[in-house]
Amino acid sequence: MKKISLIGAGNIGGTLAHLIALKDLANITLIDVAKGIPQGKALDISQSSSVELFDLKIQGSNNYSAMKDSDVVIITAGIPRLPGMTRDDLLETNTKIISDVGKAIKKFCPKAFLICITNPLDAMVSVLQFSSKVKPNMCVGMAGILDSSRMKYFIAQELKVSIQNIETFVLGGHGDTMVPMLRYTKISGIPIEKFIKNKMISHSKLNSIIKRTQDGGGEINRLLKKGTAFYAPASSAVQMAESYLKNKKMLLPCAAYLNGEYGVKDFYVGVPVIIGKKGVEKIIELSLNDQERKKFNKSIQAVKQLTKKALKLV
Ligand code: A3D
Repeated sequence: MKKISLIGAGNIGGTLAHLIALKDLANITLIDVAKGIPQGKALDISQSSSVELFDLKIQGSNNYSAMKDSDVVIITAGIPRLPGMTRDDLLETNTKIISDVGKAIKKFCPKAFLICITNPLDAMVSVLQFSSKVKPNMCVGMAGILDSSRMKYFIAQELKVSIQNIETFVLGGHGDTMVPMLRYTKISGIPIEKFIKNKMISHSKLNSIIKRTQDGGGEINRLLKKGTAFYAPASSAVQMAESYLKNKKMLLPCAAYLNGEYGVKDFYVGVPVIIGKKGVEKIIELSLNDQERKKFNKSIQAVKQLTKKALKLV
């Protein structure tokens, strides 16, 4: 059985553990600084195993050493946004936490595949790679799957078709500057333009869907008041872990380290990648039209600024 360590046993960490257990994917180690929380969640989920019929082992710990020899580490440690806060407001506190987590990964499981969820995502995934010293292709950020999934849901609701028929994705940073790619949006292989022509959806409706996608986290944050989205973020990260562990080679939008692709060097940015047993095995480069390029560049500038600020702190 493979081993997944979850650093942070809060809302997303607990949900990740539950999903991984239901999928019988790997043994789970939950780690958190809060005493009792990882142990309590591990015990609670373990006690569902006779009903859900999984055999994997789940343990909770307050020590980073418990992540020893993990195959995958998913990091949610940090503070989430409160209503009115931006993701960027979390920078200082979460940089310190992610830097500590990275150093522990270097010590206890330097060969693991790392998935960062902690915000501000694009900056934190850089801090994680920098402090853990894992190869850049073994460290990714989860955001694009979630943002794309939100957009797919809104389109499916509007068109009244199964969400399974919707294909779309989001490029760029995880934040207000993310770039939803309407030009690559298809419904069962049929370009969205056909649905606009047939008056099944209007341009203005699509624009409001894009805005709602960009504000996807904020909308949930305002509803929950305390805490942010956690079910969909956890599902998205599990898909990445599964593609790695099972060598599925899924093409997924993730924050990946770019080495010249898309005209970006040495930064993590959300782009489509193939995840298999070697981590990020390929970055898929798309040609962008002028408008997309402009939005993408704006997003890159925001990511670069924040990443530089974070790396200066470590
Ligand atoms: P929350 O429920 O507060 O859980 C975070 C956990 O981290 C808490 O249990 C803390 O005790 C724990 N923690 C703090 N410091 C440490 C440390 N040094 N070592 C180990 N554990 C620690 O938050 P959450 O689970 O809802 O969210 C976690 C993070 O994910 C936040 O930064 C969110 O902003 C972020 N998030 C990102 C997305 C993306 O799409 C990228 C979506 C939703 C949330």
